[in-house]
Amino acid sequence: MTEKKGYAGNGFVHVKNPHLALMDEDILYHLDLGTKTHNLPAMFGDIKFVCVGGSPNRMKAFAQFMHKELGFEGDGKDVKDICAGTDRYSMYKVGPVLSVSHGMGIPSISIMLHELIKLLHHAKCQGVTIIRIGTSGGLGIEPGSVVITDTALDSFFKPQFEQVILDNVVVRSTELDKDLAEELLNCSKEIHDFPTMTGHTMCTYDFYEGQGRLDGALCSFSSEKKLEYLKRAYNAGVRNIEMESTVFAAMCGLCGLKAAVVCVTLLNRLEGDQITVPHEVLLEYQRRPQQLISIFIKKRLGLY
Ligand code: R2B
Ligand code: URA
Repeated sequence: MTEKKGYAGNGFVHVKNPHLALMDEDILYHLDLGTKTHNLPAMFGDIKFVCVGGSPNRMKAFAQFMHKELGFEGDGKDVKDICAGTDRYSMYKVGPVLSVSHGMGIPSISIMLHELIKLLHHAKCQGVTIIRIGTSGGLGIEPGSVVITDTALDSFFKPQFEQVILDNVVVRSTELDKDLAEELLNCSKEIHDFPTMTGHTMCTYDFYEGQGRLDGALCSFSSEKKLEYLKRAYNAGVRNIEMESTVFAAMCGLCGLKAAVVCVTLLNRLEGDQITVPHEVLLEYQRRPQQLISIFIKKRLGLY
């Protein structure tokens, strides 16, 4: 069974759960927020851009960067973690921009997205664009390149996400917003310091065996088998590998959110498995998707 995508005719965020309307209160447990304890429309109603990424520190740095880029007063160093009451996820708000961490892997981002999407719905946000800014392993491209995902694929190179619901498997589309990806690619033309391209992104359930690494605690395949798989992925159009894009695309699509995935590549997986770039270089790589998104947001706000 394949589910239909949500449509956002009125720009509101759709929740597709009839039970929610019957609930007196909704506690967003992992975000430490709730409909009775917080005035969500007042706190979040003006949000237009949501950026999510794995690491809490990186998402704080992104919020501080956006504070500066949007020309807000002060240095932004004291930006407050809205989810400080929980250590599961971090969340920062800078004007119309919300920056949220999601941890590593499909289960972690999925929990965060359920609660974030409900948060945007309860807050009556309209016309929200959501972008995952992350890290990834590159396939046949120069480390440090930025990949804008055109299609998120599973480990079998299929553009789908399989959600187990009770004891059924529900297949969801992982289509992303094509116009948004093109708009982001256009913004990348303003940046000359690193290559940016569109390509397919493969999403796996694991960093080691699931991504064909030879350096995990477990490995039962040869170097030849690994390369044969990765080259097949390359020939199917895969340019980078990460661990969240399929469920992100599926959930955002169903709830009517325009979504994009922009990841920097930390290494070329056809050349190795270990991430050997020095710490400072890694930090600089991780700022690349942020730079691109900042141009995109400023252009949308008429500030660029
Ligand atoms: C990219 O980097 C993380 C693994 O190191 C994972 O969250 C991902 O998708
Ligand atoms: N994140 C991944 O999921 N894989 C990599 O190789 C690097 C970062």
